[in-house]
Amino acid sequence: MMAGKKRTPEEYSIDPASQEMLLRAEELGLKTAFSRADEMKACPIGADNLCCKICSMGPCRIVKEGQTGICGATADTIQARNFIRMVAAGAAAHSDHGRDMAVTLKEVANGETQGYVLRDVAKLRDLASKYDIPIEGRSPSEIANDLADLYIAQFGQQQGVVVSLSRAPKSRQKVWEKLGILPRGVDREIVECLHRTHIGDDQDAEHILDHALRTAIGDGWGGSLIATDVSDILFGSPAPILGEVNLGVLKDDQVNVVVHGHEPTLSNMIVVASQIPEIIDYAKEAGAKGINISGICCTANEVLMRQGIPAAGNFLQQELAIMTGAVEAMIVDVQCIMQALVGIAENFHTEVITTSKKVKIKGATHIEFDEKKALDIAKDILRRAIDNYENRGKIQIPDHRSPVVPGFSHEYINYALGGSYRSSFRPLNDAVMSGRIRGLAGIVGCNNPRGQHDNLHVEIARELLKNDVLLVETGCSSIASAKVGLLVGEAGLDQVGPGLREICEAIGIPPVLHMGSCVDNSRILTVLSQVVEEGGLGEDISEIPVVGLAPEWMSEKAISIATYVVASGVYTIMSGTAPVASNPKVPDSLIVPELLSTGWEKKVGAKLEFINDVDTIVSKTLAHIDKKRAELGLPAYDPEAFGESGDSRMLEIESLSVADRREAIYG
Ligand code: NFS
Repeated sequence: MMAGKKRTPEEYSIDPASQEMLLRAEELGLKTAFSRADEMKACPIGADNLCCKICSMGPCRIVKEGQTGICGATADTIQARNFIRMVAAGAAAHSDHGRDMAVTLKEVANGETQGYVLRDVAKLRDLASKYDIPIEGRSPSEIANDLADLYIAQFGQQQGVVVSLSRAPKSRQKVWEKLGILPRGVDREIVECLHRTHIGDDQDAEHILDHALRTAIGDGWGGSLIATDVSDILFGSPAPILGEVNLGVLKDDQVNVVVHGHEPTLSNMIVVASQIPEIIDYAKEAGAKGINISGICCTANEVLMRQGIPAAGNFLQQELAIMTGAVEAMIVDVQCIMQALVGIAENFHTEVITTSKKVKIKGATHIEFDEKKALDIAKDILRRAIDNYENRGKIQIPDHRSPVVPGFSHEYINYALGGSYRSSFRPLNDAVMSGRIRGLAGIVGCNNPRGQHDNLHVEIARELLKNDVLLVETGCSSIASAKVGLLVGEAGLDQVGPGLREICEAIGIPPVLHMGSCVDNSRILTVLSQVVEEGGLGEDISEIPVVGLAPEWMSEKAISIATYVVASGVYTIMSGTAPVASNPKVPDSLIVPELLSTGWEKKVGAKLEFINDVDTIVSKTLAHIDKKRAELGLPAYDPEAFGESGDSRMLEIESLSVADRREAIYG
């Protein structure tokens, strides 16, 4: 943690576009999250989560052995309560988003919205049949109505089991059932987190953390999965598409509108409205060449992977986008939106527009979004942005942008590996079994200005790729990797191990598969489910050689994600600040980190660990993958065994003279 020391732009970020804007911030005397992190010394007691402010007898701070809160709460109880409250908030954020999507599906099915259609009817029918909703002879609207009702009911359900858990492997469902942690309803478990952690309730750390698992499962396999399903039905299941990322996607001669936040409902409609001739003409009348939509954060991923709309950046680039002076409007909905945007925007002409019923920011313009008038609202917002074009002052857009091929949904991977008639995960499983692919890893989650922006995401990704680990990424992590060229086939392949390169060349995929936004971590879960179903890599997710990583995490959502990934059986490593840290002066603070690691390994077959050093993260990841390979009886990973695929051999041969070619081919 570097609080107190003023860092240089190069220390702030590895990304040249961000460095350029951070220099500009200094020249203009503007603060950013980076400089505020320098100035803000984190409270050491809060950092270890050894502070309890659940009632007003405190706040109680535990700093030495034997000390308890005024009510008698021990360090481990306090830490477990703080941890589960993070899970509850994170699960609530994802799941409330999922609920809104399900309600929108219902409204679209009933013809009550403006501009939306049921775009992926095949996925709608497929999902409906998974839940025994009749599909034969019924219209898409009738099916969607039933599916929406079923999904909406999962949030407030009081008894039974959240229905979408049926998409986890049977063996995993049994683990949860045995532990008594099958979530009954998504909201119910979140509410119970708050009840249990009220003063005088659950005071057994292990028991509290069992419920954290239950709540998080309701997020990953419930709320988040529902959000992803409905987004695909309404906006189309992603398939690979060419896009671009980084601040250089902003255009100096067009009206720049940045969509930021998480929900695809408004951002997709903004994209639709930006393509209407009347709006384009309006922009031209204002002296611009057109309208350029780009995204920040997970909304960026939603429109990038479906429409190829460029992503201006990840979480820590939101302030920097405004500092280019080229953004006419930044339209935000929910989550990961810094309040500082409004203050930054006051120095430029950018209008920050809040749109969610749930989110207002003092000083921002509020234009409430309503699905029933979606297209009209989107057009109005764009007209406002166009009107603002003439107020532009000096602009400075960093000339950095990278190509990216996002859009690897679970459905697309299935198709890519076997075509329409033989769609299958078999080639993927075979590649892992043969050792061409050593194992799998998911790198996900935020950026955190306490560390160097993008550095851990990229460094870990590069090391794992060299070791033939196939990566799936979402959220801010995928944007970080895209910026350094890891998300396109050609550019990425010279940085990966020989076995993995063969597979990428043969199938035509980048070595890092971009699977979408943060709620789309649910796609990673369903991919793992299918890997189990395909056979050969164990009977349960916990047997697959796979690791989850969130190297630059900062949000409560990331804690919920890590918890459901572990609950699903995947060893997970987070870095940066641990939300519950052991203080050597407080022996009881050893208990919760232990419960999260070896304790959870005994219960659900996977640990949650917090590690900061890159070399240790990489070596532990590879060691875990190799251990799982050995337990499955697979051949030990041998980097020398592969790497002479037809394609790379052809390229070599083509570069030779005619005589040498003959020699190479016939010997
Ligand atoms: Ni997920 Fe982190 Fe936010 Fe998306 Fe980025 S910060 S927890 S990746 S944008 S949600």
